[in-house]
Amino acid sequence: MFLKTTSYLKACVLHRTGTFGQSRGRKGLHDAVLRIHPCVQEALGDGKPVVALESTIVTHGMPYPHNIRMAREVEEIVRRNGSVPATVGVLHGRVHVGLDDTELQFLAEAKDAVKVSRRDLPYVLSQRLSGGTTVSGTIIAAHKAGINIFVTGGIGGVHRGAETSMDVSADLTELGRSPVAVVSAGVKSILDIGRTLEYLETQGVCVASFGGSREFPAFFSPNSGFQAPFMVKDDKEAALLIASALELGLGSGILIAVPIPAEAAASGQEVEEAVQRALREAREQEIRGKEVTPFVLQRVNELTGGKSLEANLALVRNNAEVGSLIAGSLSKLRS
Ligand code: PSU
Ligand code: MN
Repeated sequence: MFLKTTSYLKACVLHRTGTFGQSRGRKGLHDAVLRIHPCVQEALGDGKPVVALESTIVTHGMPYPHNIRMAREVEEIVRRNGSVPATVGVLHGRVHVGLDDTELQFLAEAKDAVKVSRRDLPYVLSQRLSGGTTVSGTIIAAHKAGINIFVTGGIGGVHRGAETSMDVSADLTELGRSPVAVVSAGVKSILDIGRTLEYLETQGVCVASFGGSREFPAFFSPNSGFQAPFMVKDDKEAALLIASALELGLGSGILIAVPIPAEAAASGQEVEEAVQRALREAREQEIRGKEVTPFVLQRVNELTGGKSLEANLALVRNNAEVGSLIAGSLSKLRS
């Protein structure tokens, strides 16, 4: 399928100068496997704030058409807050940083989209497949493009029972080795939150809760029963944290954990019960590996009659607001 470029592309004027030119030497080589949208490239060259967004949440995290609506809305929130959105995804064997609307629609509707994490990239590229990038896949692409901030709903973590299954999300190791700050609503209670925090420490990931409470949020709920090691009160403090890591050339990532807004957390308890049931079903049906997270998300949505999806949408929107404000403050600090 040939993908037309749309208004998003036309809306920006191309300047091929600027600091981003430093990667031009490798451009030919990169171009075949990594395509940075001209709008994103221009913004980076001009030092404007850019926010990366993942696409597994589109291909595997939410049903159609909620997924495409959410993706568009989140991009709009980022723009409204003065940043340039760069949704990452894989189209026909090429990693894209920044998708136009036609490309986003294609991924949202694609029945055979692959969930693409680090280990999947060689195969998906060589077979010219398409897919949504997970947090780990998106961090890789964002870093290669020179983007420091990435907004999502929730990241993967250490699964319950990981001491025997060894199911630990590649998101955690990726955060450990890339200087990208991920803004998320913490990790779901389907995961072992205590062990997830331990593992993030091992990987050298600086974790900070956002907004005034040290409590590490648990996606649908602002409370997990665990404290984050640090807290930043607003976007300016978060930007300082990120700038410090970048200045030192630390090379590892940062996790900014933003609690779900209070209004949306109201249904948290009901959702939590559905989560427990979905987990039990996953065990009974012997769902394993990369299928676990999408299975649980879909079951929880069915069991709560869509309430979990509503809560999910609310927290993603909120994260997009927070993330783009942080990106704005960071670009001011570094200019
Ligand atoms: N958590 C959610 N929604 C999601 C995901 C996690 O609430 O869509 C996706 C993200 O893309 C994350 C991935 O990176 O699932 C983690 O999958 P796994 O547990 O297989 O590593
Ligand atoms: Mn896994």
